Amino acid sequence: MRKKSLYFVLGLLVVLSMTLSACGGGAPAAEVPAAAPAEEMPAGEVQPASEIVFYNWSEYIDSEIYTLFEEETGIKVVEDNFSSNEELLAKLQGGASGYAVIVPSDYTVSIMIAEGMLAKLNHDNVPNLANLSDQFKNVPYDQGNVYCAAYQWGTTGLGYIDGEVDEPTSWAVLFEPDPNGAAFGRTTMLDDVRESFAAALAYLGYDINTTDEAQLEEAKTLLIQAKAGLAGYDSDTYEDLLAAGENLMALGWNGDFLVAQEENENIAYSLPEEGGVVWVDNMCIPAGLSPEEQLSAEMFINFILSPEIGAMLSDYNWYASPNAAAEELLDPEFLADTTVYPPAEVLAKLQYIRPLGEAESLYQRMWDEVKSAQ
Ligand code: SPD
Repeated sequence: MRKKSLYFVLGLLVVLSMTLSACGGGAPAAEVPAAAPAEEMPAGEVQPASEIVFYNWSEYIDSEIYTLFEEETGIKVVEDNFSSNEELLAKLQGGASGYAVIVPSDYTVSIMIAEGMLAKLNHDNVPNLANLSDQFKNVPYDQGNVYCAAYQWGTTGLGYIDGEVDEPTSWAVLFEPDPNGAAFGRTTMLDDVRESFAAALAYLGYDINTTDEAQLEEAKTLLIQAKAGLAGYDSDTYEDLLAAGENLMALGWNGDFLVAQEENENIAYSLPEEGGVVWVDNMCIPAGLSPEEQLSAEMFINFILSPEIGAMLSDYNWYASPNAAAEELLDPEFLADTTVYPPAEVLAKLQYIRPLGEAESLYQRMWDEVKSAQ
C-alpha cells in the first residue's frame, strides 16, 4: 500500500483541464445539452433540470467533480448520504423523492429492479457507458447496463494499525476476541447487516448468502460474542477513528482505509484467509423523475464515466475503477496495488452478496437481535 502521488494528482488535473477546454469536457462524443436559460430553449425539446440531488455513500466523491460538472453543464449537484444499502432501500421504499442519482451495491440493484424502483437509462444520453470495462458492461444483476453504470468496486476486510496489532489473517480476531489483546474494546464493525453476517458466515465456513436458519443462528451467536471486543458499529467514520489512534482495528471497505493512510501511515488492510465480500457500487436513477431531471441525471452519470473524471474519482477514493478508459489515466502503481486490485487467487475466495428474497427479513430480525443483545 502506498500514499497518493501528489505529482500524479496534479498531472491528472492538468490533463483534465486541457481536455475539458479542448473538447468540451469529460462528456460525450454525442453532446447532451447544457442547462440553458429559458429564453434560449428550443420549444418542445427536453432541457436538463438545473439542480439534482446525488444520494451517495459518505466521502465517496471529490467535490471538485461537482464544480467541474457545473462549469461544463450549468447543473448544480447537491449531495446527501446514506450508510448502508438497507438504509438507501428503506428510504426510497418509504417514498423519499427528489434523488436523481443513487449508488446501490450489486445485490441492492437486483432488489430495486425487481421492485420497479429504477428508471431505464437512455443510452443515447450516456455514450460514455462505452468506457466501462467489458466485465462491467455485463454485470449479472444488470446485463447490458439497462438501469445502472458501475461507479467503483472494492472488497470488505479488516483495517488495522500495523505495529500495534498483528496482521489479522483470520476473522477470529473479531469473533473470538482476546480480552488481553490491544484491539479489545478498540475495534469497530460495519453497521451493516449483510456485511457483518458475511464475515461471520465466512469464518464458520458457510456460504455468505446462506438462507439456512441454523447456520444463521450460529453466525448470530458469533456476532453477539464479538460485541465484547467492540467499541461500536460504524460505517462512516471508522477509518478516521483508526487514523486518530482511537481504535486499532475495523471491519470496513478497502479504499476507505487507503485514504486514511494519508493521515496515519501505519494503517494497513488485510483480507482474512477464510474469504469474504467483493462488491460493485453503481450509479442508478430512481423511477419517476421528470424528463428534465432524468436528463440531468443521465448527464451526470455520463460525466462520471468520462475517462478523466473516472480517473479523478478513483484517485480520490482509492477504489478500483470499472472504467477501462479511466484506468489508462491512472498511475500504474495504483493499478498494481493488490489492496485495490486483488490478485486472482484472492478474488477467488471472495463472493458477491446476493439478494435473498424472503430471507432478507430473517437476516434483519437476527441483526436486530445482535444489536440489542447485552
Ligand atoms: N466511503 C464509501 C464506501 C462505499 C462502500 N460501499 C460498499 C458497499 C458494499 N456492500
